[in-house]
Amino acid sequence: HPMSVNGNSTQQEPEFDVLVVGAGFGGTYQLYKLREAGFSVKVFEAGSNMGGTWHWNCYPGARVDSDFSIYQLSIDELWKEWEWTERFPGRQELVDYFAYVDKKLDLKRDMSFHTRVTAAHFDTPTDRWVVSTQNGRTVRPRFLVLCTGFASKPLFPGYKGLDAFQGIIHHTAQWPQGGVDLAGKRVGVIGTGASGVQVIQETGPLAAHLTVFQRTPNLALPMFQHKLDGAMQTRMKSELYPILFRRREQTFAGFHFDVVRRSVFDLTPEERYLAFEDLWARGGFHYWLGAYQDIFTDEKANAEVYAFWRKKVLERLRDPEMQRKLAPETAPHPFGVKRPCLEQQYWEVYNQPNVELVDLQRNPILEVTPKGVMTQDGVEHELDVLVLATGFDAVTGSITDIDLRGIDGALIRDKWSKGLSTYLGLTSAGYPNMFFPYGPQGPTAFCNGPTCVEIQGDWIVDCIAYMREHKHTRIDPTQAAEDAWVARLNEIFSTGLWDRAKSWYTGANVPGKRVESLNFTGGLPLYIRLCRESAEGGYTGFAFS
Ligand code: N01
Repeated sequence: HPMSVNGNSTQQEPEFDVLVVGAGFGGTYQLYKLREAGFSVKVFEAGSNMGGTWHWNCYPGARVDSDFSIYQLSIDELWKEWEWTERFPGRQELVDYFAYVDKKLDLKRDMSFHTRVTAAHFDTPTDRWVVSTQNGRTVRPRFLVLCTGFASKPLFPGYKGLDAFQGIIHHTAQWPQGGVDLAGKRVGVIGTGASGVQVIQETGPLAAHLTVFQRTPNLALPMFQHKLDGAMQTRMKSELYPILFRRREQTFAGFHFDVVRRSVFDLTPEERYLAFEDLWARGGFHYWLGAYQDIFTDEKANAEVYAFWRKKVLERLRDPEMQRKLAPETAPHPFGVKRPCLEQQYWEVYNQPNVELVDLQRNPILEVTPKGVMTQDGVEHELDVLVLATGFDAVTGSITDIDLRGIDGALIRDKWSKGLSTYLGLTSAGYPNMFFPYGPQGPTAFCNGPTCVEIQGDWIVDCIAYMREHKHTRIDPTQAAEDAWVARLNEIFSTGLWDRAKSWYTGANVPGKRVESLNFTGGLPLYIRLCRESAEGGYTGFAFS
């Protein structure tokens, strides 16, 4: 094994400044910025192309849930010439966008594909990382930037017989790049998160039969998709875009508007109803995020939104049984504390005669059989295709999956199994010269990807440049700074209703995973201020050598 932890390294292994892992939005931005700052950088990517999430998630219906205007990189060379076609672009458009980004910024010459990082050990005597890959490469960068994404380790259900299924079976995040023809097939979908909802609404109209296995109803909101015209984008480019990009950094979740400092109960019931109607009509989730300050902290305020949501959904469902399963009288969890996704024709699918909905709360899956899925009521649901839309070991999974060892050879997965612990949601004590944008204890789930990776990516590049200037070869957060970060993060988290749902926000979706806040829920302005204060103070909370 070429890996060395204790310094008996072989010097033939290439040395350079920074290894970036992952070629999604994070890795792309990091490479561009680090190069611009004069560092030697390589990107290792497990997949066959750029795009990260947008490369892997090629299941039918995959589409972004944030407006095009903010869901892109703010680099001038990029937005000035790129034209989007839809308000919420589809997966193929994002794949095309990444190809365009590569063409404009000439990134692929420093990227290696089919190169999954399997191990990274910090080499204490040399202050370098020794990184090895599945395809047998070993490199020795000074810095390691893990742009491995919050949703790149798929979560598979533990059902007995899963391997024995003789039809076609895929997790949504490992969908074949060439696609799967679902027309006229008997399709089953397990999971009704954002991935499930998108597959279901796309598949319902073309499958011979669709069986949805639902554990928790999704409190999905209407997307109100529309086409974009060129003239409007030209106008936006002349003035608005730079303002919108700067505005992203001033609001709680990186959108254009911020939390309004008022309570749901400041309004009369009539006024509230009209205000909710207005929010609804805008399409998207993000308007609700900022509409009232108490939706995510006060159960009564939250219940008002759920009641409104339910009324809207019931109007679109014909069958009382479907109504009960999809929009129950008692909310499955407070509205929005588990990410609602955006739907286009989701509820109408359940009015189709070829669509069946199995409520797993009442009728759980017993096992997967060679022919399909057997439920507790004794029915074997025969299927040609089984779609696992069961989500991810999110936020930490892509990092803990790596054999990642710090100063004393300790695995980060062991450290974090006792409690997730980072400083600024960017670094972790004992793992020097390592950064992880859009990852654990950052704004991650509460910010859109491009915004988050730019804010954190700029901070990382500045930090590495500072070290070059001061001739430091090692940076490591202090334990005290890290403990204070974790305490602050948990305190902020405890003021919200977020732990009222079992979701990937807290790790509760993964059997056996520690349940805790995986994200910084204090909003971007506070996050940015704390990161900036550390940097401006000469990187307080860090030890250099
Ligand atoms: O994953 P999820 P996702 N048996 O964890 C169910 C982003 N995203 O891939 O709710 C049966 O949300 C599980 O049930 P329950 C977005 O940020 C965005 O859909 O735990 N069911 C749930 O219904 C999103 O939040 C888009 O009871 C099982 C589903 O599987 C994040 O990625 C599109 C099960 C998993 O939902 C993750 O979304 C896609 C089991 N054993 C993703 N295990 C956009 O729109 C799990 N489930 C941009």
